[in-house]
Amino acid sequence: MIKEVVSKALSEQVNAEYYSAYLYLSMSAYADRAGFKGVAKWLFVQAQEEMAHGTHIYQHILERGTAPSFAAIPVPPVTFESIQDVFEKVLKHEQQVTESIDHIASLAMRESDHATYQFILWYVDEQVEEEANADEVLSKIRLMGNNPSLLYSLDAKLGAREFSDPFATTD
Ligand code: OFO
Repeated sequence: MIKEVVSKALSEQVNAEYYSAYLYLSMSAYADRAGFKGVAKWLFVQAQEEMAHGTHIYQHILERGTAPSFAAIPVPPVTFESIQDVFEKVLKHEQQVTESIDHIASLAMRESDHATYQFILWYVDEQVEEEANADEVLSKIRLMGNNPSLLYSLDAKLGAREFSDPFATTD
């Protein structure tokens, strides 16, 4: 059975992943209302991924013989200055998530919880990709400045993103 300290950290991560989903839904709504339908779609798919991340951790806690704890999901920001501002905040948020995932990995190691350590390594890898994706979009937006026609071509590319369940073959 999983130790309480590890289970608590994992439950907090479930909450953090659902908060991430909420944050990206809020950003998606902002982009949609600002006319950037492709950015809105990219962020909506990102929110779907975050739900999958949270649910997968929830299932791991149950599989380890204990019940997850629940807490209120914080209200995300609802106003943003621009699409660039959105992606600045996406990158910052993902950097914070990386810290909390690293914290769980260190905790699992300290507590000799090899199962949780093994489990969380997927998230360690995923955070490398999450930060790289956000950084790539942000770098492009910075290069484009406020040129609307360039931003709209990026918008079309981002709109091609489709959700695929990252755990579909491993569950
Ligand atoms: Fe769950 O990866 Fe982003 O936050």
